[in-house]
Amino acid sequence: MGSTLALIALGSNLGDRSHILDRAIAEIAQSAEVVVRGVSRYHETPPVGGPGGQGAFLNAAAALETTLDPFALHRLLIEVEHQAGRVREVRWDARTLDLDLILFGDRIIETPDLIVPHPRFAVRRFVLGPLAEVAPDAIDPLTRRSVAELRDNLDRRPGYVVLDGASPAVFTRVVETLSAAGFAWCNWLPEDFDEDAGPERLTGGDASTLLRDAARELLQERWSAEYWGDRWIVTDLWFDRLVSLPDRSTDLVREAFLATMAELRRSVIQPTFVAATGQACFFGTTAIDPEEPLTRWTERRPSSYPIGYDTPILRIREDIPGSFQERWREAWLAGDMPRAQELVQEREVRIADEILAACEASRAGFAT
Ligand code: PH2
Ligand code: MG
Ligand code: MG
Repeated sequence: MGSTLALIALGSNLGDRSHILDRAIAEIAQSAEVVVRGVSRYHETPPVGGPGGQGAFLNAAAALETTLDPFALHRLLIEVEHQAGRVREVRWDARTLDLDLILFGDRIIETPDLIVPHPRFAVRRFVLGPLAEVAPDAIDPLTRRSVAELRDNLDRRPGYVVLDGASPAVFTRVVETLSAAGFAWCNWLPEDFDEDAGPERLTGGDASTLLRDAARELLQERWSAEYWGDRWIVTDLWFDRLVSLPDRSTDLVREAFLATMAELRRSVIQPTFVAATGQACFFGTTAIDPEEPLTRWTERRPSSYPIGYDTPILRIREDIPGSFQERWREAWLAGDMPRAQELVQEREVRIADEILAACEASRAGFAT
């Protein structure tokens, strides 16, 4: 039977952390179906997200060669977490041992119990730093970038996060908390755009004006690392997303559009990551629906548009633990609209906090 390269991340911030990590690796190596190919150094990193007052983490990564299938390997990891006394109650709470399956060959898996590639690994410095020590050339099948490239992506400055589908409240909260350079782009479509028009609804003139307007906002000279340093740029504007605009135009318009795009793309900045919230959109349409399974989305990846799919996408699902939806339903059934309104706000805070945690995680462990 063939074996697969599987990459895992390890974390501990309770108890004798380095001893716990040593033990975990020894336990995994005990399995007859797993060979441990490499283990990174142990990095001390500040805790990101979750309840306050947690101690610092010790984070590491390991490269495994295994004949197990990904689900059996995942069960083994959970078993080893249990042996280390891991209890799961609050999301992102302090833990003796966290073992995450990051990549399993080039497999893309989305089941209720297991998502591979790990849904947040591409925005986490404390995962990509150690991972790049053991498998810098391993390829993420979603972005098709290597682990080392994804790590370097997080180290680029200024950081730039795209909010796709976020409400104005989420946008404001993220910009204010980060003291970011925030701007909303209102030019998604020409003013006289007619949704019901036929296939020629977007003319060549509209298209290239749109691209040039967008490119002007995102010019590299305008967003130099020297000037902006560690500050974040937060906006709904993502140059690559414009690639889907002429979807229903004539071939001629689309061809000219893609040629202009390829040329202008060289002069614009690219996002560190895109946060897709799948809510009713701010000023446009969402390219990726967070409710859609990962696998279907990658099948849908348009091969004629190779642009935009190398960007890490943080898909923020509606059912963020804490069971917002259950409580929404209760409030709705009770006819309690003021409470429902509060829940909308609570949900927006949750979405913003998820985005803010990702921004923080993209830098945590930077110095180690
Ligand atoms: N894991 C989390 C949440 N926050 N922060 C650090 N520094 N290291 C982690 O491994 C970590 C975290 C969820 O698993
Ligand atoms: Mg984890
Ligand atoms: Mg975990």
